[in-house]
Amino acid sequence: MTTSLERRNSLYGNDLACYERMVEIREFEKITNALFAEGSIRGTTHLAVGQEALTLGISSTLKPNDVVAATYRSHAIGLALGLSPESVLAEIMGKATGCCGGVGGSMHLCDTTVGLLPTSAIIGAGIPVAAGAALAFQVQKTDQIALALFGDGATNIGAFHEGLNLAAIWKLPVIFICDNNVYGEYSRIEKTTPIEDLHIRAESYAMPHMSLDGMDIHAVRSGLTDAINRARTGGGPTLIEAKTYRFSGHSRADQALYRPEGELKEWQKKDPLLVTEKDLIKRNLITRNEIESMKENMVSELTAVAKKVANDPEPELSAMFSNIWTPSKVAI
Ligand SMILES: Cc1ncc(C[n+]2csc(CCOP(=O)(O)OP(=O)(O)O)c2C)c(N)n1
Ligand SMILES: [Mg+2]
Repeated sequence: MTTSLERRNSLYGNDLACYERMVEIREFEKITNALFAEGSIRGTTHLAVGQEALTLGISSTLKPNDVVAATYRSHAIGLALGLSPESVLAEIMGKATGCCGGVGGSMHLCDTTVGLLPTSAIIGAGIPVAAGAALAFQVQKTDQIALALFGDGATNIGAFHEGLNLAAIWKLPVIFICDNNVYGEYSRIEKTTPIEDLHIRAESYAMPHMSLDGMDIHAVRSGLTDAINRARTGGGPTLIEAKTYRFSGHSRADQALYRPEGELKEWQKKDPLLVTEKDLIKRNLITRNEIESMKENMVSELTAVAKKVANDPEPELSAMFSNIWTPSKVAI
C-alpha cells in the first residue's frame, strides 16, 4: 500500500502527477457531496472545488517535514499533502479507518507524517498555531517552516493580526497564505471587508507580502518559492494572498444563491483544471484522450473507495477518550 509520504513525494517535479492529484481532489469532492446529499454522511462538509491549484502548489513546493495548519475546508489540502482518499473519506464518514480514527470528521483532519497539523473549524485558529510551530523550529534551529492556509474572512479575526505581529517581530519561519475566494460563509467580501487586496494588511507588520493567481499552480509555486527561501534563511514571514474562487456554496446545505448572476461562469473560465490541462497539452505531456481516460479511471477508483469505506467499522465508544491529554498533577 502507498503511504501518505510516498503519495506526497510523488508530486515533486512531476507536473503530471500534480494534475492527476487535482483531478482526484475534484472528483473526491463531487463524490463526497453526493454522499452527503443522499444522507450517507452525517454532519456537514466544506468543499474546495476550484481551489485545487492552490493546494497542489503548496504541497509540491513545501518539503514533507514542513508543517501546514489549515481550516475546516481541508479535504483538498489533506489529499494534496498525501493523505489517501480512503483515509479522508473514512474520517468524513466517521469510520475507524479514518485518519483520526473517525472521531474528528470532515473538519478535523490530521496526518503528521506529511505535516498536516490538526485542522480546525475556528476561523483563524491555524494562524497562531503555525506561528507557534515556526517558533519551535526557530528555537530548535531546524530548517523547517510552517504554513498557515486560511480564508479571506479570517483576515478580519484577531488571531490573524496577533499571529502576523508575533511572527514579524520574532522573524519566524512561517508563511501565511490567504485563499481569497471572494466569500466568507454567505457574505461577499465587500460586505465584510473594506479593502479588496488583503495582502496589503501585512504592511502594518512590516512584513513582505504579495498577491498571486491562485488558479494557476505555476504562479502559486513561484510566489511560494520566494517566501520559502526568505523563511528558511532567517528572513522571517510572508503574507501571500491567492486570488481564487469557491465553485460551490459555503457548506453542503448552501446553494450559493446569493452570488451575482454570471460570476461563477466567469471564474469557471479560469478553472485550475482547465488551465493546467492546456499547459500540459501544450508541453506534449498529455493528450485530450489521456485526460478523459484519467478522469474516468479516477471516478471508478473513488467509487470503489466509497463502497469499501461505507462498510468499514465505526470506532468503539472508548475511542472518544483516546488521545486526550491531561496533566498528571494540577498545580493549585
Ligand atoms: C471564530 C469563528 N467565528 C465565526 C465562525 C463561523 N464561520 C464559519 S465559516 C465562516 C466564514 C469564513 O470565511 P473565510 O475565512 O473566507 O473561509 P472560506 O469559508 O471562504 O474558506 C464563519 C464566519 C467560526 N467558525 N469561527
Ligand atoms: Mg473565503
